[in-house]
Amino acid sequence: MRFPENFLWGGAFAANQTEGAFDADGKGLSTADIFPKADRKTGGMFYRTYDQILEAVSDPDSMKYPKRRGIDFYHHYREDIAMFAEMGFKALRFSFSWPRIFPMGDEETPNRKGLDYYRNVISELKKYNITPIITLSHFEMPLNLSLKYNGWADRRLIEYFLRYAETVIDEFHDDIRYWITFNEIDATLHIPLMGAGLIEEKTEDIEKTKYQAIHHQFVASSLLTKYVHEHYPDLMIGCMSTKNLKYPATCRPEDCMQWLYETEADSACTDVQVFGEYPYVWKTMWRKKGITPEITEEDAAVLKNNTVDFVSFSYYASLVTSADGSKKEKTSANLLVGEKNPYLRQTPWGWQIDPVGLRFSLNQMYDRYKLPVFVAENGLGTIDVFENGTVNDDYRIDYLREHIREMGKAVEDGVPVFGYTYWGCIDCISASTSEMSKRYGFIYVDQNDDGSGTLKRYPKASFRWYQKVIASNGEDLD
Ligand code: BGP
Repeated sequence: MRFPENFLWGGAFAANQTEGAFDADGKGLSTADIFPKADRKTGGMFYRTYDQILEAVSDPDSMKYPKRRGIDFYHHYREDIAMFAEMGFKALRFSFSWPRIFPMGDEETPNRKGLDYYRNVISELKKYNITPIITLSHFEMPLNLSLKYNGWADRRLIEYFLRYAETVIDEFHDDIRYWITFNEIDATLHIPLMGAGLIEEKTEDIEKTKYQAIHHQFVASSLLTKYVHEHYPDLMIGCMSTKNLKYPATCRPEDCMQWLYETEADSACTDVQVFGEYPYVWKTMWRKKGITPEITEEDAAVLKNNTVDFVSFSYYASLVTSADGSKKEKTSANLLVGEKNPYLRQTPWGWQIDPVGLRFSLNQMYDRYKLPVFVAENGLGTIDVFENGTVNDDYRIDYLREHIREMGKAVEDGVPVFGYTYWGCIDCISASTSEMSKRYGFIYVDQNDDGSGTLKRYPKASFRWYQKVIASNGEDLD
């Protein structure tokens, strides 16, 4: 299999899971800064009560809220980027922290020190010719927008997001070509606080409100696409969702019908940003549930006339579905819970490892959208044992080898994949549990779940392996 000559091999992480420095240089509190650590037994922690949020706001303890310290990328970025360059990264997908630029979210002028920080990071990447791929909102927003407006429930968030996004694109358009608006925009439907700043206790009908919130996000994404296409036509702006790949439990028609329905529903977020309109499965579901989002004629025109230039997705695992799955044994895959697949192994967090699923997903995405496709996240989060100054993560090499091999088959199938940014290229704070011990990285970070540790960085065995993969443009997977 031959990957395109300019294939963007690299890594990915998020500001809220790595930067730390939660209150440095004028940054405002983010919705990520209020989550204490959970663990794989309790599962992901995505919900906070209003009182728990206020308690976090009044608590300066960064050790209790792991995303406030991340892995201190804020002060380690030169060292970390040098290690990415040593691996040969062509691209780095990361996010800007919205509250680092607009601390309260609704102020008129940006925080200059926040812009200066990202100017320094971009300059460091340019030194090594690493292409930045920026996500504008990755599971965080100024906490003030959540407390004061209930996040994206309020249409004014469109204006505030555009002010932030246009500010950073005006500032960095010469150095950043690839932009993604929202990380896993579908998260608003599954984890509305992390995805859209919705405080469920302050929300009259969360089911209806989350569809109104995601509609506001779609409109904001389309208006930004319009702005970019009109002002900076050589930039590429894309959308990103979780690829919730499922298989029908059996060939029984009822199971396959359930699979088809769920697959159509899970494609809706990318459908809206590529086709510029809501799919019939959502309209039918809204009608049956009495959900009537306020969609003005102007909104509909904005969505229709400003669609994305590329599609991207996160892929970690797959699930099974069936017509009567209620009694089936369940497991999780990123943000979803579904039925177990007897043919697949699981990580300690129950995510089912399915390399063929990446080929399946890439074909599905290109078959449906006929746009360039980018794998924004794929990775193995598991327990690593640090000894003798490294981690012998052969299991991570195996995971990568199998997934890259299947991605290569998708290239041979004719899918125009243009990049792969391995998630968690450096150990960071888990999105769902705020643990450090769920490690993804090619680089081990000496920090424990409780925040203790030296923060020193150490290459794992996978560091050298991935270096070889990139040097051979995906040919040498041994
Ligand atoms: C995705 C997020 C990432 C990342 C990944 C792994 O949903 O886009 O932020 O964290 O999941 O999830 P976790 O960190 O919970 O293992």
